[in-house]
Amino acid sequence: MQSRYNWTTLKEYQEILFQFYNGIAKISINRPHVHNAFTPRTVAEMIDAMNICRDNAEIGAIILTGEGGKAFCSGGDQSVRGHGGYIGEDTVPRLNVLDLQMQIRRIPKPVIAMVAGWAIGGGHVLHVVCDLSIAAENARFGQTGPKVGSFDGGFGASYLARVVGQKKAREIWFLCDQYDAQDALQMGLVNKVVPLVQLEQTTVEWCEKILEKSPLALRMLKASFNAELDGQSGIQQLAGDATLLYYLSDEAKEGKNAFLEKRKPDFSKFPKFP
Ligand code: S0N
Repeated sequence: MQSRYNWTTLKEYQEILFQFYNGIAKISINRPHVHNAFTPRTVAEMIDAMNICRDNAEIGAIILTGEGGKAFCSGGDQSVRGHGGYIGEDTVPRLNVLDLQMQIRRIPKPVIAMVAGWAIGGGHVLHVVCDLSIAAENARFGQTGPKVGSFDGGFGASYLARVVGQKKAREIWFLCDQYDAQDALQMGLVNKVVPLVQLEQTTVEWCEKILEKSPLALRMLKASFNAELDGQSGIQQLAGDATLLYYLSDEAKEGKNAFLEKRKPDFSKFPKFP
């Protein structure tokens, strides 16, 4: 589908597109012939693009999607599933999509799933771990694990249950049924449903609203939403952000400057807040 936006390519890859427009990065799985199923290479490329998104200060919001309008992602490519994981060019079996899930969760910028067509299996989990999901009317959601001999007991189960509730999450996994966009909206699995032709525009508009907001406030909010669920690693992320803020203060700078100037630090002028 023709885009109305002037996306520029940030980096060339083999199995994904990585584009930029007006503060927004778009990472798009480009394997429409298999409904955007991912291989270890697809995932490695997405991880690399995510790292670039993290470091690039021009990028304030990230869209995750799939090319073709018929699928967001159909999960791991079953044709390369081997003994112990998905097998790439190096012949090593791996489940590197779990690293990508962690990265989506930890990157301190909002990640929005833009879902047209199938979001199934590991592809469904990818949209679940995104901060927001916007679905086209043709979107179809579901897990297939127990049908195809796999399961994702991590975010794919536990975080899904936080999103839609325990009973619904168990139904989704135990029955492997498929749900349409309105079902998904009703169970709180997606934020909004729009006609397919409006999907990109709506997603970009949501990103633009986000980009008008304070990046530090957004960062702290994302870490705070995650901290409750992520235990020690969630606290570590939130505490790291507190350290970042502290580094910005004159109080913290006095400590560093005193060390470099080989003098005793003078913290007496800094307020002791109630
Ligand atoms: C999406 C479905 C329902 C669409 O059906 P439809 O419209 O009838 O299209 P098809 O004719 O079936 O598909 C079109 C072409 O695309 C190929 N294809 C589709 N999905 C895949 C796939 N996942 N892998 C490889 N090829 C795929 C079809 O074969 C077809 O090709 P041609 O035209 O050549 O015949 C339907 O396609 C469907 O059910 N797909 C499979 C969905 C699925 O089971 N996905 C895998 C689920 N598992 C995971 O994703 C694993 C996730 C993971 O990595 C993981 C993470 C944590 C812990 C564990 C795991 C784990 O290993 O499970």
